[in-house]
This record gives sequence, C-alpha cells and structure tokens, in this order.
Amino acid sequence: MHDPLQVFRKQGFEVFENILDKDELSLLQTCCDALLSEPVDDGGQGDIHKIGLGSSRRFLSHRHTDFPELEAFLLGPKMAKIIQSLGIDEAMLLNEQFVVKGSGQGARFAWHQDGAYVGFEHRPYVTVWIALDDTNLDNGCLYILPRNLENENYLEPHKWQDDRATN
Ligand SMILES: O=C(O)CCC(=O)C(=O)O
Repeated sequence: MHDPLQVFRKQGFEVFENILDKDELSLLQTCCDALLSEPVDDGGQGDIHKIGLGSSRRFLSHRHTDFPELEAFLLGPKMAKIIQSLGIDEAMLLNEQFVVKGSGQGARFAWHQDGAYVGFEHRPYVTVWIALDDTNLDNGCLYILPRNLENENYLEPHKWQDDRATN
C-alpha cells in the first residue's frame, strides 16, 4: 500500500493528487484573484533577491489575516491532515504566498531551495505547494530535483541561480 510518510521520508516530497475538493480550490482561486486585482508594488526588477517581476511574476504573500476563509483553510483540518500524514503532529504557519506567472511572458523562476529565501537560521520546514491552474510540461509546472534521502541525507549548500539561466 502507498504510504505517504514512507515516500516523504525517502525522497523529501510527496504528491497528493486531488486532495482538495472543489470548494477549497475555489476559495483559494477567489483569494488569489482578489490579491491579483491589487496594484503591483514590487518594483518589477526581478533580480534573484527581488522575486517579483511586475505583472509577469507576482508573489502575493502574508495576507491570510485579510482573508478569514483563507486563514481558516490554512489552519484547518485539511492542511492538518496533509501535514500529519507526513509525520508532523504539530505545525505552525511560517509563510503563505500565491505565486502567479503571466502567460507567455517567460517569467520562469530559477532552481532554488525555498529555505534560502527565509533569510535567517531556521529549523527545517515543510512547503505545501498547490496548483490553482492545471499545469503541465508545456505551461510551466513545478519541477523538483529527485533525491534519495536514504543515501544522501544532508542539505546541499544553496547556490543562487539567475532566472535567465533556467531552462
Ligand atoms: O512557482 C515557482 O516557480 C516556485 C515557487 C516557490 O518556490 C514557492 O512558492 O516556494
């Protein structure tokens, strides 16, 4: 039988297909649309430490307290179920963000470790990545570098990579 905990411990990630219901997905899409309708205020420089790229790549972060239903979802039973199935009994929210890339604008995002963006020493944490649009190889899905943690159970030093160098 497929055991999410075993898979997560072995490879460092797990895929939960169709785990959100229509209402949960719709709630996230609605919040994202509301945030997208706000003016772009990131400066649009897009260098490696300035992750927003104007309207072609937006990072809409730390806004769950403005959206009570979003907050209830993030701190609610579905997220708890996902996190607990990965062997984590108690969790707290470190960050939440919507990442939105404009279509046909080449707003790729370079290979990185999310932890490198935290900016201070921190304990390991789990990222839950949810696709709000259907994604595939052609329209820019997320890639994860596979790793066998049974043989390579250490953190590789992070290397900053320019977005333009990404395939
Ligand atoms: O959407 C991407 O290209 C990467 C997003 C990401 O790394 C994140 O949300 O933590």
